[in-house]
Amino acid sequence: PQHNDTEENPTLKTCYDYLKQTSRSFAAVIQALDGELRNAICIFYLVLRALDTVEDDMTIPNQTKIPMLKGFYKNLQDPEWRYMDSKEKDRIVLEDFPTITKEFQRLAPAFREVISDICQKMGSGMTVFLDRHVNTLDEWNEYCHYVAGLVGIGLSQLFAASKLEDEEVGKDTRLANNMGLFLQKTNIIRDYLEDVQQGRQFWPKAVWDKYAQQLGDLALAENRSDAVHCLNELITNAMELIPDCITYMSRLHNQSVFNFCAIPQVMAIATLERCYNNPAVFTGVVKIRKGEAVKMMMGATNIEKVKAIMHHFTLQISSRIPKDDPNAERTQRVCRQALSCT
Ligand code: PS7
Ligand code: MN
Ligand code: MN
Ligand code: MN
Ligand code: MN
Ligand code: MN
Repeated sequence: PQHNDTEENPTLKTCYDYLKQTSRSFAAVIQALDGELRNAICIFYLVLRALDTVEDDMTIPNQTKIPMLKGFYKNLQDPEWRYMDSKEKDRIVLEDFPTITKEFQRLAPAFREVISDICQKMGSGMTVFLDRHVNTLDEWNEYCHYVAGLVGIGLSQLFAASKLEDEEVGKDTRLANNMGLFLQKTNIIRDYLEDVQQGRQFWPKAVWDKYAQQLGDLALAENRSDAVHCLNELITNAMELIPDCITYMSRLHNQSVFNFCAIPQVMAIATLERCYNNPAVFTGVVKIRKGEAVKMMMGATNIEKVKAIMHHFTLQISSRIPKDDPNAERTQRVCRQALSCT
């Protein structure tokens, strides 16, 4: 028997149920992937969701968390391993980890090696910023590399291993890393309030230090103008990645891989456009409108359409740069660069 199909394999069916329960944006595009990539990337997602659930769980003391993160990749070789003490919303993937490892063990060896290697590197990387904050922009890039750049690198290696994409896609780790950085920086920028309220600080001090005494002070009404200038500076930094993301996506041939990569990227630029110069980032969660999101997901089907979407949102931002913004010229320059490659 094949056991590669959810009809005849209840364990795999459960994995897809967990994917749908735990991912807002990735479930549909992962389920649409061709051939062997579908299960490999579903399992990759669940393994990393489990690892991130450990990272995010503020009820686990660092002294327990550090060895858990560093040794997490070894759990893939232990059919019994599970963790029952998480308080996080996605804890089901830790509580039923044996279902995930069972399907992991059915993947081709080349896929298993990529997933295990990325899991090891990410787990170690996550410990670096557990007991200290992100200071410089280099450190911001370093943290984002651990939690998202490595995902981009691993995914690209899986695309190449599946033969659905050229070897070059798997080898150019700089571009793959930057695909992940664009998503993660957008996530960190948008999640300012939620993260600060939970005692997490992912905005780089070298930037916010110019605008406030404490990162949390950016949420105070009296600091609204400085806060928005700080926000705009970080958005400008994230937008520098757009040319590399366009180059990466230009290299893709497979339609299902293209959609999987492009949809999160267009959601990210739409999110940055929504957040730019928007004080609501400091009072609540800024979300893109449902209708807008659906339109983009249908639209991002080839590189020309993705360029047009990126162009549209970049033009919106460039038209809203305030005259008194301390980084107005930099933002204008970064927009001009992004517009010229879209
Ligand atoms: C394997 C599809 C497509 C070349 C679970 C997809 C944290 C933004 O920071 O929990 O905890 O708030 O909101 C996804 C590049 C990663 C980067 C990553 C794995 C794109 C765990 C997604 C998703 C590379 C580590 C949002 C990075 O989670 O974040 C698969 C190419 C997981 C991708 C973390 C963040 C995802 C994220 P946070 P969230
Ligand atoms: Mn998370
Ligand atoms: Mn996290
Ligand atoms: Mn976040
Ligand atoms: Mn989140
Ligand atoms: Mn154009």
